Amino acid sequence: MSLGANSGTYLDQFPDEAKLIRATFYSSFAALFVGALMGLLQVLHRVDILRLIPSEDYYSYLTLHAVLLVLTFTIFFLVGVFTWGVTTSLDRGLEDLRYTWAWYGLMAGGSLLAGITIIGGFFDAIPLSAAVLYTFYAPLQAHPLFYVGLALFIVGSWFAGIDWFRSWWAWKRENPDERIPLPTFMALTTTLFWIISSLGVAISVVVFMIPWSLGLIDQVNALLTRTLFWFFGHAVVYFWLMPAYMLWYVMLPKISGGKLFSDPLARVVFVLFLILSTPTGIHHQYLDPGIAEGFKFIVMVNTMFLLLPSLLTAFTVVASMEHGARQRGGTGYFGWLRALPWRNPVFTGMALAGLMFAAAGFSGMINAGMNINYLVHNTWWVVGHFHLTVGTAVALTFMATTYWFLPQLTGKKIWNKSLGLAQVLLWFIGMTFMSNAMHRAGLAGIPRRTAEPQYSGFDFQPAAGSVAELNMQVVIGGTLLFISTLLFMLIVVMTVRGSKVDTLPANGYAETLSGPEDAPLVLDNLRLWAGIAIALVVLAYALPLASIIGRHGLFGPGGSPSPQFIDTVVFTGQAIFDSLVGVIR
Ligand code: HAS
Ligand code: CU
Repeated sequence: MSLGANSGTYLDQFPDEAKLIRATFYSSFAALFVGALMGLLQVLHRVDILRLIPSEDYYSYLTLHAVLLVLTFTIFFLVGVFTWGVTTSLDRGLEDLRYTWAWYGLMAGGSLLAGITIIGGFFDAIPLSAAVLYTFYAPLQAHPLFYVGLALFIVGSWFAGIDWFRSWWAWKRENPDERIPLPTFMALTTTLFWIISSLGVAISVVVFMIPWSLGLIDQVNALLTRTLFWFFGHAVVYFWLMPAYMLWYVMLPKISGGKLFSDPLARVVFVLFLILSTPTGIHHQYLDPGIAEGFKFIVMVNTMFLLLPSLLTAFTVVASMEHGARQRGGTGYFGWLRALPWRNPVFTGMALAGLMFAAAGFSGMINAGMNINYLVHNTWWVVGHFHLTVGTAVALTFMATTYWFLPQLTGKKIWNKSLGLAQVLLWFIGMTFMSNAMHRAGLAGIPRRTAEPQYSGFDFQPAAGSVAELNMQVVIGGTLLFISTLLFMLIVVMTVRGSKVDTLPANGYAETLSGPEDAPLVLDNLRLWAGIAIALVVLAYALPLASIIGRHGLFGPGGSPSPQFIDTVVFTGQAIFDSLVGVIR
């Protein structure tokens, strides 16, 4: 099923929607550029090579870097990608473009508001500041406008999700017996867990952070705001990842010259993400003393289950690439790899993003182990981990597929494809240096989130090399990444400035070897999966939240410094132990 094929580019098919997606992409790229610039300033500062910013402002720069990259860049891009996926696969335009532009307006207004508030922190004369990092929980406090901006942005993204649902509902009325087309299925399942999980952060912002920053309440329960943040904070990583996965499933096989190995398996993967993304958030809080170990253990088990859909993805996507390579004449156990279109930046960027994600999966597994997490938590290791995941698996996939999307959206040819290839390779090389060194530095105990990590008087002993060597790798990597971003921006600008051509490939996506007819019907039952997702969230969160609120109240004073034990878990454990002892005797 290669819908939309032979009917021209996306621009020919859906000129109004193309305009909207261009707007979301350009907003995304603007954020990428400023965010990347902040990244360069930070690496240079942290390793003490060039200090253009005072250390007191480091958190403001770090907040700008992170908010612009992980929220603005990614989410603006992905709402565009999902809009493309839904309209292309349903073969119909959006229901009401005024509504569509309204959610774009909310998102754009919200991110501008949040961005301006953060930038206000650089200037003494401006009474705005938000040096609270992108994990904006208490006790750090920002100006109220920061939270208002974020709330608008998130509500805008919910409305975008509802827009895709509206398209699907309208399509379903006309096609009652058809299976949900795969890209639409992916957009809808992602929307569901996004709305469920971001309710946590919405409550935190509206009920606690805004009243607190306005001075309406004196204090908040810091642990409660942290827990509500991480309720959303793990699921958000899959909000970034799912559009990249969608592109690996529906575009990579096509670009490789083949078909998607299995549509049913892809549906299973997205259902697993829908039900498991949220009840895992506490794995970011293994070291929070105010949450009982038993709850953390349950969350660790959920997290380990959550590896499954990514392992399935690795299998399906690589199998599809192999199918493509063999269609192109590739042979042998590994020889087929040579037959892949390595000169095409769209392919190479996505394949390298996938390769790096395999490494990211390993560091994720290490993070997820409760006991090993104690070693790496709050060190540079974690920063290495997420520059491989969101910073490469997601960002590099988005940049690489821009070289496919931009012609579809503008009717213009990519200005310089060879430079595009250099750009994605440079990202891969830069990230190899930077993220590998960050992981190693973290193991040596070097902390994250500090402008002054020199700690003179201490002797760090990394397994190999020295701290100076690690720092140098980070700077080399960070600089290459910045150059890669500049090249990307250059290619985008030059392409957009070019003139239209009529030799572009038609819009469409990969056909499947095993199609939706092989998938059990129950997979398309979104109500059922949403219900299970909510039930699992209640199971994972009801007791921890009750315990946090029960001990310290809704409004503080916050977590206790001593480890907590949960009576029910202790009692249940004791009961099981006693009965086992009874059986043995
Ligand atoms: Fe994570 C911390 C656990 C995935 C992002 N993570 C973070 C933070 C961020 C982040 C931003 O359990 C820091 C938050 C903060 O500021 O404090 N993470 C995991 C686990 C996974 C995982 C188990 N993370 C992600 C993704 C992210 C992301 C995806 C963004 C997009 N992470 C953690 C934990 C922490 C954490 C703890 C807390 C650490 C702490 O102490 O603070 C898993 O989902 C990973 C599963 C992945 C795999 C890999 C499968 C491989 C594939 C590649 C296929 C290959 C292809 C190419 C296509 C099992 C799919 C082939 C190419 C050829 C040429 C053949
Ligand atoms: Cu997580």
